[in-house]
Amino acid sequence: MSDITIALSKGRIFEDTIPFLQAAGIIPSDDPGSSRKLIIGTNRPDVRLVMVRATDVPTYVQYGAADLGVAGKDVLLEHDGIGLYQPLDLKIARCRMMVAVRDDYDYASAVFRGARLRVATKYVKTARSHFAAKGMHVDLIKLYGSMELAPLVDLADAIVDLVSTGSTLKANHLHAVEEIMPISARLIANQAALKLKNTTIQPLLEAFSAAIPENP
Ligand code: PRT
Ligand code: MG
Repeated sequence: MSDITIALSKGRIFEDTIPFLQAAGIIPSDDPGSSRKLIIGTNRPDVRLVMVRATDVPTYVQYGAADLGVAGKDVLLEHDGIGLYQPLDLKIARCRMMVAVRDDYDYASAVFRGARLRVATKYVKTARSHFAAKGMHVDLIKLYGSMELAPLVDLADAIVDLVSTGSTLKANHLHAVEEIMPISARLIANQAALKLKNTTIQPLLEAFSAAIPENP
């Protein structure tokens, strides 16, 4: 039996991953929402959890500091995932990657005129390939959060961000003009661990797979 480390991030990824852990007979010993521990044990002596920033999950798994991890497709698209294997779409933490503008901004006519748009986003790679595929020239402005503010203070004409309920856009007088892609969280695995720790990891993958919601 090999020891397994699973990288998770606090918040919705952790909450939504609990049922999968449960299906695999894994119960965390602490709640990362209230505990300050970065390494959380479980009822299984061979399984521990490490709590990292959402954008750092692929890095821990890629270098083998964690054997498995759960990360949003948005995060994985921005990461250069050498040595990463993506065996399962867990269909959790779902949302959509969208292009959004101010309610008073005429996106269609700007696109029609061939205007060079300023686009603010945390998702530079995803945005670049989306606009390139449309043959649009854009100036990308990298931000680390609160993209919704950028069009309001004329930092950008448009943003590329995740939308789930749409209430953040609405509260800031913005609206979505294009959907880039649906997003959900994926189980990721370190390729070497998958081979070397196969007897422990395989049953986990099977339990996770069986717990994927059918009509999320
Ligand atoms: O918050 P922190 O800076 O620590 O990190 P993070 O934002 O990367 O982590 P977290 O926990 O907020 O998100 C983890 C993952 O959840 C993301 O990588 C996505 O795959 C997924 N996810 C699902 C979302 C959302 N839904 C979502 N709505 N991540 C972020 N949002 C944000 C969005 O950026 C926008 O600001 O929520 C706001 C919009 O929500 P609505 O409901 O108002 O539309
Ligand atoms: Mg967040």
